[in-house]
Amino acid sequence: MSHLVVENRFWDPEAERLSREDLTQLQLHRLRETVARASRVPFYQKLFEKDGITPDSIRSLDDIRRLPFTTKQDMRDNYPLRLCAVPREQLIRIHGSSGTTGTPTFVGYTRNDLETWSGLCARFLVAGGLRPEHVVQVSFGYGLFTGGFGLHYGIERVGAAIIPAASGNTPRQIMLMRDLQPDVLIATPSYALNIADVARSMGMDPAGLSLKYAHFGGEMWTEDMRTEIERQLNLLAFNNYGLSEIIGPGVSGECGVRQGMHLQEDHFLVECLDPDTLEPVGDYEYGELVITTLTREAQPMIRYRTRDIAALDPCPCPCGRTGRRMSRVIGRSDDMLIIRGVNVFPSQIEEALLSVEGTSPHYLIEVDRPGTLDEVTVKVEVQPALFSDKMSSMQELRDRIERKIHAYTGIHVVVELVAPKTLERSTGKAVRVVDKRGRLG
Ligand code: DLL
Repeated sequence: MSHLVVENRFWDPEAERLSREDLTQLQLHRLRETVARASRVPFYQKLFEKDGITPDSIRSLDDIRRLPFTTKQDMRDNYPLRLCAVPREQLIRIHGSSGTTGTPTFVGYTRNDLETWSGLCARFLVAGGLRPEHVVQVSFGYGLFTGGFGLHYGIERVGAAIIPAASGNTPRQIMLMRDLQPDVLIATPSYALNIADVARSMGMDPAGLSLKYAHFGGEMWTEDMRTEIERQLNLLAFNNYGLSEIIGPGVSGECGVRQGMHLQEDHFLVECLDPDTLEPVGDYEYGELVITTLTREAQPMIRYRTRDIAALDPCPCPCGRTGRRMSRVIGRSDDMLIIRGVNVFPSQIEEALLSVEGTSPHYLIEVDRPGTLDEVTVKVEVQPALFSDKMSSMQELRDRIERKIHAYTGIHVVVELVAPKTLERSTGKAVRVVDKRGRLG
């Protein structure tokens, strides 16, 4: 754990500390505005007409439950920008999902949307220690992905100096760090580990770099992964969450307390539902996050089914922010592996293997069904010092990991220990699962 702490400061103290009562009033007012804006989108117009939904018919926040859901498929059906509620000339930016799983989806922004977005990013960055005097290296892709530009404008708002390194060319990232001495790193958590690895291979100690803070998001990671990154890079790491369909980064982020990410509830109405029944789950229970935008102009979203599984914590936070906190995302309902009938999230496997000494946070889960039964192989890189060791101790390590994974998940997997640096490294979102079931050949 790093010795650094964060002084509790606010970017927008009034908005971030709204009383529940004022927040509810504001959310209700903004929800009506959102319904009015969405009524201009033919897709929503049709659904609203069918159910008699008008802005005035929204009497309380509970009426959210009368509104229809929006799914990724609805976005695909309305490709490329038919969910936009404003004329084309009012759009000033278009971002999109990478489209690695099917048709890409696009999201439009008006000038006000971009203003809102940078303000929301500024909030979580300041909550996590960003100050105007800092130098920040942004190692997110700048492109259709919302990570690079979203954070960039947030940092600019705060007034810190940006090194827009973008992702990739890792030796150059390290050269920039050595020469420009950034205080803050912005990246995916898996890329941060990659940077640490490459620094070591260049003969540098990653813990000796100038970094003090990091803001990580864009992919699932665990608490053990945080400890590992903080140890390797000697910094304090903060989690932030968002998705392009809603706005990008800025939906929620951690404060100095680092026990959950404060949702920016004046801009988003967040429900946590059982993904099967679509009924609300209780506080602190895991469910699917379903998000309605409250201020988006270009592309208002009504009850977007994120597929992200997390829990909500309404308990007041010592930092004074009143936005409820969301837990880490433990997985996506569509990433959940069903292995011989048992539900397993990749994050459970990550937790299990990182709790065993001698493993590294580089792993790949392969699922196959060679006959009639599912088989899971977890490839894990071993720490360099251990890899050269005796065969018997490797076997012992492998057995220990297999037992730990069984204890955490209830399934038996085959662990394959591989040499350091043999698994592919990502510069953006890491690929953790390869599911070969149902593939031909
Ligand atoms: O990843 C937006 C983002 C960029 C957030 C940079 C934070 C930092 P998409 O590419 O649309 O947008 O992917 C969104 O990534 O539904 C989650 O499954 C996952 N995700 C994002 N942040 C986190 C996080 C951006 N902190 C999808 N923890 C979301 C776990 C995350 N998963």
